[in-house]
Amino acid sequence: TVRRVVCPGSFDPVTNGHLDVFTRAARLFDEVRVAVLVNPDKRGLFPIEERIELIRMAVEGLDNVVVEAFGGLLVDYCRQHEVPVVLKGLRVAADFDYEQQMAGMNRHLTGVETLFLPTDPALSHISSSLVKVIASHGGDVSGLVPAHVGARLRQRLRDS
Ligand code: COD
Repeated sequence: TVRRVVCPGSFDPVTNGHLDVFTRAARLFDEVRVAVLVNPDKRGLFPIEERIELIRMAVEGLDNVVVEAFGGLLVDYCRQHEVPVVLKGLRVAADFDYEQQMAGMNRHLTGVETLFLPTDPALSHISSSLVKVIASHGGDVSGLVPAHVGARLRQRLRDS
């Protein structure tokens, strides 16, 4: 059987913290599906197609990673793609409280399990929202996101 896992998120935009989780997951599972949530209530900075493009560029060397959009409930995505496990990176205690509740709800809904991967301590301060704040004030985001994401952030913030 193929051991499949999903890494869901908003990825607006993808960061070095997310990429560390994808890379480690790619060594542990046969197939990693990075699922980018389409949330009609939250527009975000980057359109979904661009978020996907930025992730694809970052995972180019990982040939067992698939990147795609999903809408609706994560459990329905898992059922559709026959994915039994959700993988989440945990940064700080606050992540755990939030993730624990979602993990319980998802398991209640369909039995899908959630696994947590402790973040590399060197990357635990990184979040998409802080990266956007820093970039919007002209701060340096190198080391926080891949170079092509940094360039796209500068471009988008210049154009808006
Ligand atoms: N290091 C390691 N991991 C990190 C880091 C970091 N520096 N930063 C983020 N992560 C991980 C976290 O595990 C996080 O869960 C994941 O990356 C994605 O992060 P974000 O911020 O891009 O995404 P979120 O938190 O907005 O994603 C939330 C989901 C889309 C997963 C969630 O809302 C969802 O499943 N929605 C679908 C609708 C649904 O099913 N809802 C009911 C749930 S019970």
